[in-house]
Amino acid sequence: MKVMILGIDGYIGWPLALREIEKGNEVSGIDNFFTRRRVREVNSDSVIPISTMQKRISAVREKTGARINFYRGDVANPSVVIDAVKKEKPDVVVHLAEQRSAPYSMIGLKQATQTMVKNIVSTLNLIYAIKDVVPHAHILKLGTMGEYGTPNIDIPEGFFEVQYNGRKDYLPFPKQAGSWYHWTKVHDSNNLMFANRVWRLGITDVMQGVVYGTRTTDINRTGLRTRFDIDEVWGTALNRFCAQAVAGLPITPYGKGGQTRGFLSLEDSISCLDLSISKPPAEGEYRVFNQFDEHYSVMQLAQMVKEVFEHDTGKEAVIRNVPNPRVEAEEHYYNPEHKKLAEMGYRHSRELKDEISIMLEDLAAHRPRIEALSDVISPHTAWKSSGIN
Ligand code: USQ
Repeated sequence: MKVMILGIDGYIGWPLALREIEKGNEVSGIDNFFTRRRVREVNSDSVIPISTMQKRISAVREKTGARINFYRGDVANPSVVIDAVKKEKPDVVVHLAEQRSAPYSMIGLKQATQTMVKNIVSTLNLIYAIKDVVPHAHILKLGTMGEYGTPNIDIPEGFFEVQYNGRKDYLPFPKQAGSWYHWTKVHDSNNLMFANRVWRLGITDVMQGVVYGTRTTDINRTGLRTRFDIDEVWGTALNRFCAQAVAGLPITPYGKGGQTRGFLSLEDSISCLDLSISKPPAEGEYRVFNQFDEHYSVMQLAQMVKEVFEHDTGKEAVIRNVPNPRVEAEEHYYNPEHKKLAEMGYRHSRELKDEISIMLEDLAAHRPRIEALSDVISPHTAWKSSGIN
């Protein structure tokens, strides 16, 4: 199978490429190194050192014999996507190339606009490239569980039955995103649903939870690491908590810490995406998967990191609830469904505590790099102060 990965240089894109190579698929990818540049813009860096794309590709060739066809370019530029799709004629395009940080999108108008335009336009470019060049190819698009927000009722996988004034219909579940970034994913989902309705494109829209971890089986086998961000803009909750514990900094649940989200390990994220690749949607199908293993409050995760760190090292870790820079519910109901991937054969492979232990060990090897970032770890991007810059 020919697998094209938009965002192949990223946290998920790179290990997905390694997995697809291992599966014997032909892999191509596009990236413009946006994340590398924007992370530097906030004076941060991946805590785990990663090499250039050129070196990554040579290393893959050396270790596996596989060739990755790489295209450097911005997927918000239509010709970049269209030309690559024309050349590669992929069976599936995995779209991971959007601006992925909620805090980045909330810095101010400039970042909000950039996130809105680039994310939505890139998906539109992909829709048209698929429709006109390879109409039977599968679009596997990374959305987010954050599209749903935290409603006071159960969350279905994409659609639910509604009864209103005596009539029934099966409709998309209402979305209540919590940042400009998360709203771009809602808009993408609407656009993908429309493209499916008009042109019958085969689409998987993945509502993914927060991903954590430093390793996958393919990273272990090849030694080719993926990036790992821990600053307040580009790092995510559990990854940040592990880095904070390792550097002797307080672990920072925002506000009361009752915010509950779906989480899954990097290994499981890659396995779910791989499963969607190998079992594509039916002709003309638009399907939605809620992709996470378990839901936890950020306070539960902070306590788990503290417990594992203290058990593994014999040193103390401190939890400090800090004022919440975001506008979000800090105590709420949360019960999203996630059955479809399990029905397709997905099995959760990693225990959270074991994964935390591995992360802590991996990060301990880079403690000086974490300490060098201590100024950009504590939160300062506040939703309420987002302005015209
Ligand atoms: N949080 C803390 N302390 C921290 C960092 C975050 O309490 O030090 C809290 C936030 O307030 C939030 C929750 O943890 O309630 C999740 O925040 P996050 O930064 O881990 O993740 P989020 O901004 O939601 O975004 C991340 C990825 C995004 C993906 C999303 C999945 O950056 O690309 O779409 O997770 S989800 O959260 O399900 O929407």
